[in-house]
Amino acid sequence: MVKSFSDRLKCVSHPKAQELINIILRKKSNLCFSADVTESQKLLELVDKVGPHICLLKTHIDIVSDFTPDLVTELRKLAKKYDFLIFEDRKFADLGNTVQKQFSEGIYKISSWADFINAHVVVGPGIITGLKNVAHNQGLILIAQMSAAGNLCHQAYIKEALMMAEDNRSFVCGFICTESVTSDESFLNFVPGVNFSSSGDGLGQQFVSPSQAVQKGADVIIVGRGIYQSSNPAATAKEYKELAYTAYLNLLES
Ligand code: BMP
Repeated sequence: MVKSFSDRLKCVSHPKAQELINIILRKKSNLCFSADVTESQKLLELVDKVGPHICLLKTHIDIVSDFTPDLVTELRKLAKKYDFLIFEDRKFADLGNTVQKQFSEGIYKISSWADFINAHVVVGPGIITGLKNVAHNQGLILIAQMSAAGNLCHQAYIKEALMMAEDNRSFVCGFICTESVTSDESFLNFVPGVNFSSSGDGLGQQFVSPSQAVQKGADVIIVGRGIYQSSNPAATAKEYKELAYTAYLNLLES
């Protein structure tokens, strides 16, 4: 029996995860837009169009060629205007001592503006402690599975990711995964590799449709090229939003 987002609010304890669920309910959107473009202006224009339809914006801030701190100031303004949170998909993957610098220092100073970040678990729990030491209320998403063909996230690896999450409930909000990896509903499942097109990209990406993703356990679907390569990103985002939310409502009724 699938729990509604309203019921999930009762078991989810991290403030950012609660904030995200409240946005999902307010906007009837469990769509995360992955804005993987390399120019600031283009990024801001896209987010201004798509913002009304999303609960979460996912960035790869290090692909922006003309990055300046103003970009994140503008993104935060858009997040406020359109009521969404920001997830920097940095995929931290180093020693605790290194990731805390990558998270808070350098030119991006991610800890000063992101709501969510993510990390690979291959390093072991020290990565979680390092990130937590310098976090400013961010929620951490652990990468339990990947959508790429031939990835190395086998069952034993997923199990370790789950244990690391359970041991760090005050910081870990959920998982990057391709299907539900736990029956523990206090963790949120963020599922990438969602696109209307079922063919991949020739570089390992494997796509599922919005409804397939939700049926497999996605709480939030992550869509990149499906939206930003569309001729009408706003209308397409609206379509992904409606399909994913309807799939969620159908699951509740089934
Ligand atoms: P697209 O929908 O264009 O394939 O984009 C997917 C986004 O999600 C990319 O930013 C990618 O880095 C990210 N992603 C993914 O596709 N698979 C994963 O397993 C983890 C990811 O973060």
